[in-house]
Amino acid sequence: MRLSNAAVASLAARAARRIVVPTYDRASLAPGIVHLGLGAFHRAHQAVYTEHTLRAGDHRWGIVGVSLRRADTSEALTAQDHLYTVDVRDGTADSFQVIGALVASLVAPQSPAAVLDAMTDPRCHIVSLTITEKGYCRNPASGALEFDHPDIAHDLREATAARSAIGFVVRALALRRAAGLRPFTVMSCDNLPSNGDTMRALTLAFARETDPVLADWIEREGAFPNTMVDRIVPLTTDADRTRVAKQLGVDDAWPVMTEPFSQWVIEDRFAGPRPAWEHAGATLVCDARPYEQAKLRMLNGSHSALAYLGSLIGYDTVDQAIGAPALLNFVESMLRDEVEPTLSRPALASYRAELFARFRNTALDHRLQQIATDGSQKLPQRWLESVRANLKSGAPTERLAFALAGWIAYLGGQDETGRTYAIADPLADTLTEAVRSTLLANAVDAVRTLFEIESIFGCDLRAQPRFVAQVARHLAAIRAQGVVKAMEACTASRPSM
Ligand code: CS2
Repeated sequence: MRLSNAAVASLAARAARRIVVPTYDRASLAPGIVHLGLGAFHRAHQAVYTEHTLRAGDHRWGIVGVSLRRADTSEALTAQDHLYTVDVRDGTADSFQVIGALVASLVAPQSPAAVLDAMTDPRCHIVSLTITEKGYCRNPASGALEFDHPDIAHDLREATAARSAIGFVVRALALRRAAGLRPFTVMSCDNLPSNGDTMRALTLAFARETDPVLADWIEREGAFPNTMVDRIVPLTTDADRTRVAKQLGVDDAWPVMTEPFSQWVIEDRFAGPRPAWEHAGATLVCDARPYEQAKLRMLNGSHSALAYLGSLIGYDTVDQAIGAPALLNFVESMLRDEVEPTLSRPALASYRAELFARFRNTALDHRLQQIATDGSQKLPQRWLESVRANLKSGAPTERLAFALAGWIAYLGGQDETGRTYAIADPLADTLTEAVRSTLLANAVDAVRTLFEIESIFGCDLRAQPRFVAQVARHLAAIRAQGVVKAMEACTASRPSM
């Protein structure tokens, strides 16, 4: 039997298995939120907070999930009344919750008009996004909208159709304005620096190009709160599906796996009503940026270091990588000496300890290759902002330089055990070509060639000869001695500028 509204009734009887199911009338939910990017992260994070508000009786916040590319998740969920299971794993036991917050799903390339209809429904007050870094079609180094990105160029050309998230948002806001409606709040939930401010700037840049009066209206009336989102959500595998089916007694084609930890910090600046997410554990603040910056540079920054260095050594998962003393010591010193001094969030040492405890969760099977994707889009905010802050203040950059050298080595496409892997990155061709062309070159030339890629490194870092030399020295050490030896030497060295 497949998960469905009807099946939930029988699951509810399985109290002994302690499976939490929706207890409210799903038919009464209004589509108050349109969410772009129906991936596992949204379904294990924002949807869970929203489920809490629905259970508490506020039925304005059903979610219409939109896939901007693929149809597979939407098809799987449509066949089970948009119900799915969140499987929370703490390493000793699982707990299960069936989420009812998703009321419909759409596949944007198949039905763009239906997406715009959902966004212009007067009952929709929030359009949220988890479209990953590359979904913003921005230059990762400068943050500017890439007008020549194929999706943006298309959306600027075709006034009525949209492919990009920005295109959909601007088009829907134009339709709302024409209909005399208030704008919805645009709430980015991606791992970008000042994600709300970023989304606002991109939206305005696009709108100015098409309709300056609309841009003025969005500037005046719109709201783009910054948010910090945090929950580790590995990709769902068939083994996960089997495990959930066994527990539930029904098949769920797309459950999501996650850890017990969950955090959401949201700036309380909305253009209209919002769910009382604070009652579900979210923190509403005036300024989310200190949290966001600490999370990006510490959690995501160490994730990326573990992903590239761990993959090179031959590890597959985060818990394996953090379990290796050389990697743990390296990442710890990178955070303590070179990242935390750039941050203003309180209690950083305990935050760091908590991160490492989360990384040790053996039940998540969180693949390093999942984190290693899209480095060109991730590293500017995860590592390079810390590098720039330290170069400016005269603080050390040795470990961050080592991590960067690890990424360059990783781009070679082969680990130290001889296994090969693909480089998944929108700039994969440019990156692999740059690395291939420098394989025989000395390390300084190799680093210089990479640093020429302005959309990642801007034009300032290549003009920092000491930093270039540091990265090159570590790359040469990795090539000559292997990652572990080179890393141990780096960790043991006195941090220098
Ligand atoms: C990870 C994040 O895949 C990645 O790049 O670093 O998805 C990370 O698991 C989340 O941001 C945790 O909140």
